[in-house]
Amino acid sequence: MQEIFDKTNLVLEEIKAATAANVEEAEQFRIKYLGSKGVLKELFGFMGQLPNERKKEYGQLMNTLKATAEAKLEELKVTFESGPASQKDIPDLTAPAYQFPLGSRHPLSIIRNKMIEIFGRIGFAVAEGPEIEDDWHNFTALNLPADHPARDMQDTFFLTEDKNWLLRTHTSSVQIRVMEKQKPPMRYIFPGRVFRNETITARAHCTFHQVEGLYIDENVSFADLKQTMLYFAQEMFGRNVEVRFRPSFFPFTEPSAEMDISCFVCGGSGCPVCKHSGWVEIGGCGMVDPAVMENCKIDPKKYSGFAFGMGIERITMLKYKVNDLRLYFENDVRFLKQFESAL
Ligand code: 2NL
Repeated sequence: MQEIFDKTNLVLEEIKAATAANVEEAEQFRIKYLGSKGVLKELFGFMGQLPNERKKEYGQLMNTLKATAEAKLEELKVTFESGPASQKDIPDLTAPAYQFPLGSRHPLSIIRNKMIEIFGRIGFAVAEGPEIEDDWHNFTALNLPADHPARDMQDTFFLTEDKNWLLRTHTSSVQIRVMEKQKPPMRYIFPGRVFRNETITARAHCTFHQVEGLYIDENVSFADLKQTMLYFAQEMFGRNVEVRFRPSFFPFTEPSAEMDISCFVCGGSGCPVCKHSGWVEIGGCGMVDPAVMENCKIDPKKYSGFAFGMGIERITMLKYKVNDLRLYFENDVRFLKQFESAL
């Protein structure tokens, strides 16, 4: 008699602990315990074998058993009901994450961003403009005379026969646009792609990138230009770097100069990077020509300013010791993946 109670209690524990991995297993649970030939039916059948004084107790135990089995079946079925939250669809949250291969920033972008950041720290904002320009913004407003070689078909990509439309040869055209629209003081840098009709070699390309700069206010002097360039050179190439200015000529600046930095590789004693001269050229600069200011309706008697231009390819070549310009434009991942900066 006690055996019947023991067996029934054991089945109760079994039911409480039951699990199912899918709908089929839940159905098997139903058939096994609650089916017409199931375990519960069989246990009910033992009632007749019990003495009367224990029938009530057994009846209560069987009621508990049935209620528990029905509740369990409900629980198992709900788990597998269709819908996004069904257990089958829940991924293995302990599995390792997928690896997303990250690319690397293009070296020209790294250096351009660094230049923007360096000049940004001393108040230069970024201005951009169109790559397709007209004669006025690319040449005439910049004081480029009619016989200047840049105006020749040989050197510039013109879009039409009348030569009014062209691919900009420098980002100075953006400076003209800013000067036409705004009043001094103004302090901007102009990063961007420019185009020149050159034969492609290790040292020349028909498209390259520039950062030009412009600062116009009252009493801006060549000393401001020199100190700004020294600050840039030291932030970009190292605190021990010195700058040197050699007299030069640009139609849009007067006076004009080429900028050199002392070689940041050998410190000036001579090496392949500076071709044993101790100096490397990084760009050109000068005081904005009064005629250019007048072209943009800025009074050159009240205001003065400096401007400069640097090639991003050149700075990047120096920083990373890249020896062939063409590498920047071929998009060979074996080259590109070497620049793993997050900048
Ligand atoms: C170089 C030299 C330079 C400028 C660019 C400029 C622009 C205006 C007025 C005056 Cl609107 N100047 N730009 C001035 C001097 C040099 O670039 O070697 N670039 C790569």
